[in-house]
Amino acid sequence: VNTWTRVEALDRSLENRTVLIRGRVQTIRPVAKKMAFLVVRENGYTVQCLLQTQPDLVSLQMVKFAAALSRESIVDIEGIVSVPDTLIKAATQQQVEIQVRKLYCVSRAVPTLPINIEDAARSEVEIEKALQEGEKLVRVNQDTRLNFRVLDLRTPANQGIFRIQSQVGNVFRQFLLSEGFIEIHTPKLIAGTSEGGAAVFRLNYKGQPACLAQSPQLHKQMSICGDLSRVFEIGPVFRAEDSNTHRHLCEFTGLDVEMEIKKHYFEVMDIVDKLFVSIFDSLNQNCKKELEAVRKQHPFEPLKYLRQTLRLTYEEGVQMLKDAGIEIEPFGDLNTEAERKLGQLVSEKYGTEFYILYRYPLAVRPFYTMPCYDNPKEYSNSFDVFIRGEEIISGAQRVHKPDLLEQRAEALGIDVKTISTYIDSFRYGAPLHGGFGVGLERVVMLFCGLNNIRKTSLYPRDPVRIVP
Ligand code: ATP
Ligand code: AMO
Repeated sequence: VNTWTRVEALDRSLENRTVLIRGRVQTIRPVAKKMAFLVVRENGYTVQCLLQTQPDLVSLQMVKFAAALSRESIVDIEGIVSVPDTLIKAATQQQVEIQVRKLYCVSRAVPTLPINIEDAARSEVEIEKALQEGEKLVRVNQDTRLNFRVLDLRTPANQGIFRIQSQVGNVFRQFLLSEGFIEIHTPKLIAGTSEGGAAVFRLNYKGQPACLAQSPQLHKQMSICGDLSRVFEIGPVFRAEDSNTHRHLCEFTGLDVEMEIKKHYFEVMDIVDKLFVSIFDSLNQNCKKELEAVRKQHPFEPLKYLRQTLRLTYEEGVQMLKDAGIEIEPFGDLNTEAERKLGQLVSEKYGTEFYILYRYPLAVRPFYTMPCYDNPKEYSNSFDVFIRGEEIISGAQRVHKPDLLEQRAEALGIDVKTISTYIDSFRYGAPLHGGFGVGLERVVMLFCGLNNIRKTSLYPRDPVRIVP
């Protein structure tokens, strides 16, 4: 045979057929001298392979060679598919076996590994059970996983997470292209801060002071002034966060959108609504196996969302919290705890864990946010979007009048000299516009009910980690 079969595709329909597979040796179990079982894994899916001495087919040396392989080595195996008498219990292990005829080691792993993949793939419940039963098992902590990320990535759950992440980006791009948006690429080395505040990495740009972009905010808006009309970007965002939380990274992937509007920033919210319903639908339809692999290690309930996304005003949200006995400052921001609590209240009352909160107090929004037309001192034309009580999106209509923009930036302590080309872009006739920014890692974390954003970042950068 010279066509390859993927381990994921091995099933009973292939019974008695000869197949060729390539995978990693997950476990090796010699039985006396004449037999050895290898569990071979490819992208999280495993299959049991049996070597048994047989005249002219499988030699004693070959069994010996197999028994001496190191875990995680990559092997090519040619063999015959057979169906075992008893059903195999593991969900990601295929329901067939391979009777090995040929075995070739493509790449050998060192004999002692810093992480055992089988241990790293177990759920907390399985770990507790195994420990109680007296099994010798090493609990793999987060730091060890991240230090040896290439090994950690091989677990079925992680194979699922990064395929799910890829699908979110894919649907984001396809959906927006189909709505007439174009993909842009804005600079990440910029002269001034794009969001204000202290969370900015400063650097020396050939003698000039510069920053790593905290968002594509300024340049995506300028692209609208350049009549690109509807734009999106998928790119890195840098934030010099100084405290360690479960949901902040120092570098994350921003999914950004900016668009002209005719009248109202609800036109932007309409895009958020349709975009995210398509993302969630697509994950549920096209990533069933991946979600199952994540759920097996990190159990979670499927996300509850409506066909038309629930929209509540900030005031209504604050009132719901008040009714539940939680006092909130009417023009302050919701803290993490209040956001979580509101998520819970909304889920109980409206049966959705995905919703938009709009008409935020102006005082808690960035300088470029348009004040409300009917109450410009207190409220703004802005919104945040939540999954399971945690923020995944911020968005707003933008100030397109240069004088007001300058005044707002100054009022919020921004050095307007560093963003003068941005402010000037609005002096040549500026379209009404709005947009939003999404944190990709947060979307995947919260859709899958995970407890830490480091699980959904391939090589996370946080206030202490910059390797691997
Ligand atoms: P955004 O930048 O859009 O606002 P975010 O989720 O980082 O996204 P923040 O406005 O920074 O939201 O913070 C919202 C709330 O989260 C804050 O009111 C605060 O309670 C909490 N929070 C933010 N940053 C931290 C942090 N570094 N440590 C602990 N809590 C934080
Ligand atoms: P904001 O600062 O809210 O808005 O960021 C947008 C979204 O990015 C995600 N996010 C983060 N993810 C991981 N680590 C972080 N440190 C982090 N900070 C933010 C969140 C958040 O909702 N320019 C505006 C967007 C806009 O109005 O278009 C902005 O950057 O999911």
